[in-house]
Amino acid sequence: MHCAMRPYFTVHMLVVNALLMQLSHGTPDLTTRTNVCSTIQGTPGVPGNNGLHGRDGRDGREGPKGEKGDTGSLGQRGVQGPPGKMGPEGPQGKPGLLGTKGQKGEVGRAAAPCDMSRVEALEAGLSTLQNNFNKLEKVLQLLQVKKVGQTHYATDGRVMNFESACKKCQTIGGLLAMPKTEEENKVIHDFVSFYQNPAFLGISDEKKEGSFEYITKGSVTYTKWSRGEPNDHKGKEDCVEIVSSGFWNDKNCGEQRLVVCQF
Ligand code: MMA
Ligand code: CA
Ligand code: CA
Repeated sequence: MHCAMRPYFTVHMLVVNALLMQLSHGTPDLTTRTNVCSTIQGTPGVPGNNGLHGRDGRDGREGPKGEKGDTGSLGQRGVQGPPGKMGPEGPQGKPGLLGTKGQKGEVGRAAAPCDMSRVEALEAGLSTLQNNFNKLEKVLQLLQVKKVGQTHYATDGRVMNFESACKKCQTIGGLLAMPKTEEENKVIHDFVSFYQNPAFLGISDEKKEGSFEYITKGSVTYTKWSRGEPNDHKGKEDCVEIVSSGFWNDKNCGEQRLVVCQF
């Protein structure tokens, strides 16, 4: 504790008072002292009172450095850092969806003159072919070939059993005649009349008795049965013939009948 704040004059006055008190208790003055050299010695004076308490000492020197303190508490979270560097390129993606249809293109240029000559030549060839075909169809009429719609019916007047007649027509690229309209039935009837022989049709119930189907599969859609037919006479009639009346009768498949094919 420093004492510099204590007023200095107060200490000074205390010293002066102490000196004055010594004087009042019989201390020899200057006049008396000059008489020391005299041979007569006086008696010793009474001891003085103790002095006042001394002034406070000076402040001590700075002490040694203290021990290291404890670790402080965790600080507040810092602000977000800047974005990182761009990563490496990823793998190729899947193909995109089909785009919308584009606009119609411009009209193309006209074909070169040489191309036109080729087309004209082809057209001329086609015209000649058509004329020859028309003539042939007329000749075929004389050879017992008749046409109904887009179907041609033909016969050479020969007769065969059902299986042979069926194979014969297939071999030449056709089928045993299967009339499905009155008109078609009539042209076959005409052949029957001309050759005076009934003809086999491409129809039978061999697969299931009583159920007549085309040789090309499927139940018949048109029929022209004679009265009382089909009767499966003696249980041995699974094929169909067209007779002189133009009507149909179920007949034994082993019989010999006119072969009429359709193309
Ligand atoms: C009769 C009749 C037909 C049968 C033939 C067999 C003449 O007609 O019964 O249904 O197919 O005989 O020859
Ligand atoms: Ca039958
Ligand atoms: Ca019959």
